[in-house]
Amino acid sequence: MKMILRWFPYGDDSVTLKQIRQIPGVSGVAAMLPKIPVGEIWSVEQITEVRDEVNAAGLEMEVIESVNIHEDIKKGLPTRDKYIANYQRTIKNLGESGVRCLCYNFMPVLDWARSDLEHSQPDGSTVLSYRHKEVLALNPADLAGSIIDNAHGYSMPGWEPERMPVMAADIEFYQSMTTEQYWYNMRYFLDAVIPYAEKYDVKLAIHPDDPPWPIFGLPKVITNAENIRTFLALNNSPYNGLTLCTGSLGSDLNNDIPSIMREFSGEKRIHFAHIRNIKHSAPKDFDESAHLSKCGDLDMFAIVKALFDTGFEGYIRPDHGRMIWDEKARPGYGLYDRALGSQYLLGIWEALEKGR
Ligand code: DNO
Repeated sequence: MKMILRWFPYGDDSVTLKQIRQIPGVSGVAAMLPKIPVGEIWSVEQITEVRDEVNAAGLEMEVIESVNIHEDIKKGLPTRDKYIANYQRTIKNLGESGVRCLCYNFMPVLDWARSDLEHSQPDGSTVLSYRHKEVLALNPADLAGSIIDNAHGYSMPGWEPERMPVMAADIEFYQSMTTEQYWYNMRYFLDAVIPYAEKYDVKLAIHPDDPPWPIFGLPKVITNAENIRTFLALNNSPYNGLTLCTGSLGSDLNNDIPSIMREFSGEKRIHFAHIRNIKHSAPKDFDESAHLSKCGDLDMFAIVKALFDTGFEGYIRPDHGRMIWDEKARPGYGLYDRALGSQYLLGIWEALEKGR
């Protein structure tokens, strides 16, 4: 298991590599190259420039989060083949640059959604929160606007401004697409890219839909154990795997996260784990919480134990943190609470190792 932190290059992060290097037990970062438009090839030069900066700070860059999928692939348009060829080339370039795990998502139009990026907590911290009725009351453009406007000037992954002008038309497009068609488009993509992932030794790791229920009439597929089984069976290669995000799947109270972890880690299909906790106030309303089990609804010990017991050898990152100690940072991605989370998770891991 390797503990890493998400980090954004080109000065688009309040957290420095030096700070990350000083967190005990954190060996690397999950990076992205936000300047490259979705659908374009990531060149070896662009990848190695960032990798060299990360390596020079004493950290590894074995994980990329994310190379986003062009909407034409998800829509199944004839132009998808061009974008799939670019994705294949990007996988090759990543593999040749030492990247071993590629996190991506296959959510239509939107990435994750929250109704508030600075929701106050009794202890004076702020967190990302989701209130279903508030999200439904917004039109998608307003939701996007509120996320971009509240990001303190940092880019918000999944909410890139260039996506916004076509968002309404894209949402409209999906209203007439069946979920079966969407699965088919996913399989078409996987069958084309997995051979490249195998050849260049880059494990593909799909992120669950967040939240794991439909909003704005968009299909959602990576939402529960049954659908994950369907997804993994689309292509049985071990390179067709998961980013198991406890907070995304855990938003649905019907999902038993330790059991999901145990099943898919046991099958060696989890390559990356995003571990965070959430606290519900209603079935579709939740606040992101501190990582500690008693701060949220998820049993972190049971989750980490499921990974440990199944011999997990992938990457873990403490997912979103609260904003504490007056830190000013990209919402969810401050230094302090994620550092605390990493130490807690590493502590559980050490206790499990020594308790054998
Ligand atoms: C949210 C992140 C997601 C994730 C993508 C992967 O903070 O976990 O944006 O990176 O869904 O493509």
